[in-house]
Amino acid sequence: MKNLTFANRWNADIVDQQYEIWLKSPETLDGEWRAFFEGFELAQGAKPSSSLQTEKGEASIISLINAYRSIGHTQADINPLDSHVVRNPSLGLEQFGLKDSDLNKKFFTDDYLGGKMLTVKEIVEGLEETYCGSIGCEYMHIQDMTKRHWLQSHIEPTFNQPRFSKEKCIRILRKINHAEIFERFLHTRYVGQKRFSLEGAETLIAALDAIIEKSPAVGIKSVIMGMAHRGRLNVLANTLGKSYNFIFKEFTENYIPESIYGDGDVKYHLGYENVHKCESGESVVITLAANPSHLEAVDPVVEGKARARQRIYSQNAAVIDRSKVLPILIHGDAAIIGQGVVAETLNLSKLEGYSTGGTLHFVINNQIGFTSLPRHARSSMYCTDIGKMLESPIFHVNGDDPMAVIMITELALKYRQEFGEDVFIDMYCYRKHGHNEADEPAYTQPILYKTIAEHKPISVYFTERLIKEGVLSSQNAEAIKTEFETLLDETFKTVKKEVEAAKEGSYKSSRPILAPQPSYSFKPVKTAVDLKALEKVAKALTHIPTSFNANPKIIRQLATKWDAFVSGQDIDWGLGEALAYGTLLLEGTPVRLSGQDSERGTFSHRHAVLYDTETLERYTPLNHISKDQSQFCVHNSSLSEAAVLGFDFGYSIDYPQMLCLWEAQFGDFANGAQAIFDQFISSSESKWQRVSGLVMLLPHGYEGQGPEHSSARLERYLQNCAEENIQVCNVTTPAQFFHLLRRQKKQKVIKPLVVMTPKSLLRHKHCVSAVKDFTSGHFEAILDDVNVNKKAERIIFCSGKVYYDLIAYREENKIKDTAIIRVEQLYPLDKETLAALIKKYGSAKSFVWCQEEPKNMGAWSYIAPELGELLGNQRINYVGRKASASPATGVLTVHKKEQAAIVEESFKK
Ligand SMILES: Cc1ncc(C[n+]2csc(CCOP(=O)(O)OP(=O)(O)O)c2C)c(N)n1
Repeated sequence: MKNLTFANRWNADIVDQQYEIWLKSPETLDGEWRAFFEGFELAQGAKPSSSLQTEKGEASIISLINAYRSIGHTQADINPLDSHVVRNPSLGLEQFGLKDSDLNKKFFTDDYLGGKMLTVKEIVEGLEETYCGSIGCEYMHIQDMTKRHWLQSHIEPTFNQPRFSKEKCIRILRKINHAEIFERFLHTRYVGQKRFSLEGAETLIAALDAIIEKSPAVGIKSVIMGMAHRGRLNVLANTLGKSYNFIFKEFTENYIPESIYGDGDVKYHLGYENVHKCESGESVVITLAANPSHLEAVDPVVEGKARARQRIYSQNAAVIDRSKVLPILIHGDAAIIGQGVVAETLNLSKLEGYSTGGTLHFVINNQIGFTSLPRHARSSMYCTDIGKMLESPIFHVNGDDPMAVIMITELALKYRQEFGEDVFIDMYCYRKHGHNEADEPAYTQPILYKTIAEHKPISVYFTERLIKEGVLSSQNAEAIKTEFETLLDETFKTVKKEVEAAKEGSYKSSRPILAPQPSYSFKPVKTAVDLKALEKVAKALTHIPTSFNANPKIIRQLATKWDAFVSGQDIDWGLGEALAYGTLLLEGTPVRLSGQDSERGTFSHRHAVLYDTETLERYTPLNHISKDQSQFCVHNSSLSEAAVLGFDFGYSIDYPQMLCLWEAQFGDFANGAQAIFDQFISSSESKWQRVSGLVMLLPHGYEGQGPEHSSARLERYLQNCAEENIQVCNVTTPAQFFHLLRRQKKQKVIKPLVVMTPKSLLRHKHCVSAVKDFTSGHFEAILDDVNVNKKAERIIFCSGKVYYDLIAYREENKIKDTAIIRVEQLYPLDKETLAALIKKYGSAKSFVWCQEEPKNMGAWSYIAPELGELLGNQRINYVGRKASASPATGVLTVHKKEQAAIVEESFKK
């Protein structure tokens, strides 16, 4: 084996070891290894050993079996629109040194079917049935042999063929009928209305039913789903149990929801939750997350929600049982392979802070995306090839064969529960209508749509099959349909009556109106803590067990922090932040902080997790404050913005008791997650009445680090502000940050909080607070100037770090007539306090807004009209960088000059 010629020799040692064993006792090795060495010896022209001679035929058989396992799917009958399967020449007998004349020869099958003596014909027929029927299996890319063998042991002995009871077959038929009749009903009663019909993929409803019905038996208590537009109404009605009455009403002209506040959303974006009573009598909570149009953006949100629920179901146990909550993501074939957030989300699946114990992915592969065919939508063979990055099993299945779909879906569920990993079902189907019902598909796919028009509905094929197999009579089949049609008809009539009555004002909904949140209030929230509690936290943060070998530099830093605490002065940003988390933990509020390098902190200011220099053991001081404290969960995230922010948003929605924070490495990078902010964080309350208290920490500040490390694009967040949807802050002291973070859990309203966080201020000698600032006071939305009397001639309004440059200049130049007012919370804006301050400095004649950002960025566009209104006929002057295409200069000298000019000019306008 020394002349091994593999280009990649990483496994040479293992191969050598196995080879030695093979030479001595080949029967102890499994079939794949044996086949490999036999093939190798043959290729090397080595004289076959005697055992090899007798096993040469067997080696061919093993290669043949493995070929079917690997590429059998390429000739599986998975496309309902094209049953003509092209034979894959790589599966021809001759490829394995076999001939037709060998068909009746018997061989040992090794690990196939538990090792039997079968003829070549029997083997090939069995393999064809198993790997080339309605289900194409891909699992040979899985490196872990336990998983491969597990899959083989489930797929091969059953020949991948379902065997269901009569009752189960009828239940499947019923579900398919419901799906189909529901769509047809809407099609004829609400002509031309968009609904993104499921027709062509109705088997989805039967598959979801099978998962939910099986859930209690495999320990699942809650199923949380995410899906796009396609078939969503059908899933809402026939899976979630949203009433047909309500859905029909949503279709009626002049429909105005009675039960929501905010702007609402189109019906095929709405979420729903219900308790499903299974035939077994057990219950499962099923949830469909609300989602925006942005395809796949909901994926990480669903994962975050699932993880939050897993924590709840495990009642905060140290080890969380993820098997109890199952995330299901339903994808379109164009979207799953096209949208980058899918890869980002998959990449979270095995990470400590983000895993949900496996997701069941179900692709409605209708072989088209709007007007685009697969060849325009992907470079990969299958749309599910992305799943191979996780070594997930992938099952391609013919949607016209509901029994196959249900069987493989149930196997997928079993796999998820067994291994806690993702699994993919790629259901090949078709789209009966255009992209939506008003869309003409024949413009671009005339031939395809002719084929589809001639194709019989799934229910017809399936009914025919069940009748043929004697499962039911045609009368039974008809009765199943009629019973559902009657139900829909009657519901439709009731809805009509109710809508008429509503028009005349005589109908009153019996459903309660959801209470909106209380109005936003600037009333101080009690966030100060008593000294004892503060000291307890400070001590835990700065006193590491002597047995732990912390980095010497960190030990020195901790000592300095403790000294500062004892002196009552100079609490820096990092300590202020940790004190906020620590005191919340002591009070019973768990904290989750997630982001790139958040454990240490991008700027080395946090050190939330310490590493033993000898053992690499981890130590998280915030989890060592008290025995009965809540848990601090800090996680370094993958290098993703969209998926991680989406995940943490989802988490925050489903676990509101926790303080959830997401941190960007630099604020700029959050724009990679723009859709998550726009479509979820800033608008979910208005669209879907889903509230989140997520905190976004965005490092921001002009310090000469160039266009991408200066601005967190404050303007973007401010532009999204309306109707008290979010809070945007740019605070200047550690104590203010402390009170702000604590306020997030103490105030009555639940609103996302966007904070511009500092970089250089982390180590600025004036950016410190006294201990008394933590034990008294509260968060101040506006900070007045305590160093200037009310006779000031000029007021400079500013927000954030520039304040420190302004006070330094004022001191250096001994300026006495200028007050500097800090707007610590930009939105909602505390206009009352601002008005009071403007009144206080009644003699001021000049008013300046000073910002570091260019004029077209930062807070200027947002704040100018607000200040203008408060100042009445007095003018607010802008001082800051000129409007620019790029957020910041890349040249340090230019930055310094600009910064100095801004500060100087602020005192001159
Ligand atoms: C991020 C994003 N880009 C574009 C669109 C517009 N769009 C809506 S549906 C669709 C096609 C989706 O195709 P596929 O994923 O195959 O699902 P199907 O509609 O066929 O079920 C497109 C491009 C969108 N909604 N979201």
